[in-house]
Amino acid sequence: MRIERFRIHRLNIPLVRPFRTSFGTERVRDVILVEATSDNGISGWGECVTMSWPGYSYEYGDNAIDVMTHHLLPALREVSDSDDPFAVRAAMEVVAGHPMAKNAMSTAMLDVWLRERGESLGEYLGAARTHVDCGVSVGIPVTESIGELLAEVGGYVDEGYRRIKLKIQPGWDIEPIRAVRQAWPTIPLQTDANQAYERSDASHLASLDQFDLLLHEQPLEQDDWYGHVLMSQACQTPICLDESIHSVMSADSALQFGACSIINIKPGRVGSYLTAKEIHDVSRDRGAPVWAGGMLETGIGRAANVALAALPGFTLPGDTSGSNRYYEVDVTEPFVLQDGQLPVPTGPGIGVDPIPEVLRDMTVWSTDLSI
Ligand code: SMG
Ligand code: MG
Repeated sequence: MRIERFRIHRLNIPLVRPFRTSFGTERVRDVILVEATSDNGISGWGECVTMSWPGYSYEYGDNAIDVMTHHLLPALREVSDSDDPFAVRAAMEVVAGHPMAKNAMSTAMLDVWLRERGESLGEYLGAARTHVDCGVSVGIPVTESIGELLAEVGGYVDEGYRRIKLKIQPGWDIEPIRAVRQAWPTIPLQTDANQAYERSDASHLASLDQFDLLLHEQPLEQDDWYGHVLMSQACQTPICLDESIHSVMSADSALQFGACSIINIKPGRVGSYLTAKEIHDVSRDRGAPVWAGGMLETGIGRAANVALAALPGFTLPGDTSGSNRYYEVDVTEPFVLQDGQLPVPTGPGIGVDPIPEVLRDMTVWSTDLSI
């Protein structure tokens, strides 16, 4: 079997509500789906989790498409008939960085390969459960209204989510956390600052310990390893890293140095599901819990993330929410929360496909790339 071509599909899908973080507001998701097709007619899918602008990281939709077209495609030529997903990952190492672009193309190839073998991604990665616990990430209301925040959180609690993550930034932390904690005294609650604080905010963040939080995610800039060590020492609430962790080495270093004690794993941030699994393995060896992050994926990326979240070290609920948290209409059959959980897909590969009419209606641009 040989991969013959890739098609990049670019879709615009409005979010059900704006998603505001410390680095900006997303209203319409600029979705990039990569489809790999083999000479025996199997299509596999990967989602490129870039945003439309370089806010979360330096990657964004336009540059990911450029890197895929002009740099990754040529690099993948020599492995187009490989039956070794690790060789595919190695071939992409000639390109520095750009993990989201790499993850999209390599997941599409892995999906073809697994579909041909009739094996699900969950089985391949080592899933240990059939359902995963789900949390939800709650943005900063555009109005900065605590009443609006409580209404949104209340809706999610009623739907059954097993933990709530609040986006925070200086000026939007103590009061919203206090209000949510007062309204739901026992719900597992955590924060995500997306790098918005400074080392000098350590005692301020430590004052949030009173709210019995599961963790603080990425309080400081991604390169500030020592700052995160200081933050971990200052706060009783565990520190979890997201943007800082790009590889097995950075995960291991962060855990060994005490910069964090928990890791948010996003395949798009680390370049591949293989690396995501390796970070899970090293964290497990070090006794550190991990959980599955999210990037507002459609059902394509969500299916793969749910499979990853079924590995045994994923002991905290992930940002693996139901389709309706993001989209009125998903590209795949919707993921529907059942008792605070999502089922791990069991079909071959990622186990889901785009619905052709939905894909057609939402596509704003596509291109074919022969390998
Ligand atoms: O997929 O539910 C989701 C989004 C989860 O908060 C989320 N992601 O830093 O963890 C994070 C953010 C990154 C995306 S912000 C647009
Ligand atoms: Mg985060």
